[in-house]
Amino acid sequence: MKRDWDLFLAPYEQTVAELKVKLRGIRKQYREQNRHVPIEFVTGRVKPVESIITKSQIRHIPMERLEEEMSDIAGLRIMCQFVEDIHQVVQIIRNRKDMKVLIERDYITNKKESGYRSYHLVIEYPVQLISGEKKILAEIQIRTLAMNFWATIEHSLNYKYQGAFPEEMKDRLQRAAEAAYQLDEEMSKIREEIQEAQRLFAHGRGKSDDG
Ligand code: 0O2
Repeated sequence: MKRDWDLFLAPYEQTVAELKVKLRGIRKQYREQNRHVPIEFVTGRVKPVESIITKSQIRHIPMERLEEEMSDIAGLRIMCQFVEDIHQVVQIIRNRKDMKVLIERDYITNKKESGYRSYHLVIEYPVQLISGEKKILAEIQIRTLAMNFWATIEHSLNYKYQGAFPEEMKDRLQRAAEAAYQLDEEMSKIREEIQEAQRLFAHGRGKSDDG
């Protein structure tokens, strides 16, 4: 079957554009209310056609089943400062009426063999087209800045080694992943102290703490 890719990808382009605005909107609202902002920044992309074809061949997904079986054609990434922020962001998304969470994959508690850590949500998003409403699957990856640093480096190295890392490189990447995890843990401890200090400060001035 010959596919008109521009036509097929148009609702995905719209989904990514809308979700970027909505997720960035969450960040903006927290900032405006002077509350701790759980989102550092948001990125999004539509999977390139070449990657869609390659993945469909590896996963044996027939072209006519892409909409139902390839959940990351629309992909969003949310970067957070602290691991605690990730859980807050997940909860915010679970509570939204315009995004339906279908799948949750916790690669923070259960890191991947490579050392990869991140929290993945597959959501169903109703995009409004001139032909009517269409439900689009989108994958949201939520991670700390440290997890993102590691994943970005590992992803680019993958291009060089095509996934077949030499043992030494594999070990180094796993150690780097652990170092990134330690960094997140240290930062979490500092975060608690900062929040405690803020609570004491607010109490001393007779103000209530809104988070
Ligand atoms: P790209 O180039 O990022 O788009 P799925 O692949 O979603 O159908 P699966 O395997 O259960 O099903 O998905 P998973 O593992 O939840 O998510 C896959 C995506 O997570 C990858 O997309 C990467 O973005 C990221 N990811 C997973 N494991 C690793 C890893 O070890 N290293 C890095 N750097 N990223 C990882 P793609 O399609 O592989 O690639």
